[in-house]
Amino acid sequence: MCTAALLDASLATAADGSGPLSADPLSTWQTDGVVWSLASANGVVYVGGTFDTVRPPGAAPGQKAVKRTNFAAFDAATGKLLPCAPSFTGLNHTVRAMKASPDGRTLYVGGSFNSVGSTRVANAVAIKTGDCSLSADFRPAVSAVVRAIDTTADAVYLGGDFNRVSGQVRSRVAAVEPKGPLLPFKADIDHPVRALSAAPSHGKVFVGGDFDSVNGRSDHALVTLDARSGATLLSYPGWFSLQASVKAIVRDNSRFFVGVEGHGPSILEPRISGRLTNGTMVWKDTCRGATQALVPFQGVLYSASHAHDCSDTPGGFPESGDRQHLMAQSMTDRSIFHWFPDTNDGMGEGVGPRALAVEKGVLWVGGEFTKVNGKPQMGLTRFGSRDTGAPKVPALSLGATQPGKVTITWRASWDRDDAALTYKIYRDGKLVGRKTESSAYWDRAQMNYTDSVKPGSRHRYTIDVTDGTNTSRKSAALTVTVPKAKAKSRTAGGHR
Ligand SMILES: [Ca+2]
Repeated sequence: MCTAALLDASLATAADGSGPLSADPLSTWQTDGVVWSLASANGVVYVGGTFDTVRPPGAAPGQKAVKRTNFAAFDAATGKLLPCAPSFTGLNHTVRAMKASPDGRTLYVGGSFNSVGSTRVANAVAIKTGDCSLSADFRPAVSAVVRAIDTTADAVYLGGDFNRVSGQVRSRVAAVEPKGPLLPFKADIDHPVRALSAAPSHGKVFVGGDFDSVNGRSDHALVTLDARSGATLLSYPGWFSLQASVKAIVRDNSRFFVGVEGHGPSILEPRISGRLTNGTMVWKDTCRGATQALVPFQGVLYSASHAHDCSDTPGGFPESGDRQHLMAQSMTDRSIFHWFPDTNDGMGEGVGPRALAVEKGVLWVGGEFTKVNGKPQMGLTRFGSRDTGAPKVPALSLGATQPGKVTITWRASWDRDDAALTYKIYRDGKLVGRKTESSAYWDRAQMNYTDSVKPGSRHRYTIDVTDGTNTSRKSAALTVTVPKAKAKSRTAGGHR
């Protein structure tokens, strides 16, 4: 649930199209390995992946390490580490998928592991969120890694690489009762399932992955199955390149949203939105850079990717050699909002963020990054509603002088979550001018200001810049001697 203050902030910022969240990271614990999955319930964020320890905000690798074997839990709002710490071990020992039940009482966990603590299990378990104990009921024997989980009141859907569950044939997808017994839901899928989204009020489950064939028909990367039987209900011919996989599926009450990863050069890796009722496409963006995770929050679709070349999508950026790892766009019309926090590629495969979750109005991001907004931060980060970062102050230079006039110039700064910035120009410490300009990291205009002063006088100019909330320090001073009335006009070198 969101507090009234958060809702107010979101309404205020929705008007300028920037979405409800700040791009300035909150202080967050770190992992010593890759975070593959995030889930949340009751104000707690659960973190799953391939790691041995966690460490507090600001600690360097190896410092202040606290043992956590592939699983950790945190207070979503404060970021505090919680004691809930079952260890997931054996086989390749990794947690790859987590999802809480709709009532928040149970957390389902999947991956590649054969023990939780001292209990023998097989790649999927349930943890009671109330006391962090392992549920004795839910113990499906899954024959290989679980990569995706979604839950309804009646079923827990599992997707992955497996071909048997609890002794029965189940090819890459299965449904299990919350209390444990395998459900009759059955579909024959030929390659791994990597994303699931159940829409119980529509009687559907949306299934994404690497596959080419579903229930004996040619269906690539995405299919919609009957939630009870597993029969194919909807297909998506022409939606995806044959070199593309679906890595993420989320939904709201009327639409679903998928995130695509391409395997090869020149493959579009967009987000696509379709209607839950009939599977028709609503929009598709044009970005490249594989999408790993999606989360909807207050009308904004947040994505984890390494997006580049989004130039044909409204609000998007051109190819610049830069990879943008976190992005926000309109769920209604795909337009990209001015919200550009960023991670580096980091460890592992080097794709940056891999998992997203929102709880208590805070966006949690997990993955294989080792930096966030250029500063060391490994495996986890999070974003709230408070804007705390000031834009970087520009450097002033002299554009031109003429008798009684001085033109100073600077290159526009940019801010990670505000497009329009206001520059204030000071002559000898006194505010003399103000200019507002929109900018982004790929679009920074050369700006100028012309001041009228007494011929022959000498002045010190400084500038600062504000996003409306945070103001930079003042720039270094530019000292200018203004030509006398009879002097010829001249221009400073290097600017024309
Ligand atoms: Ca800002």
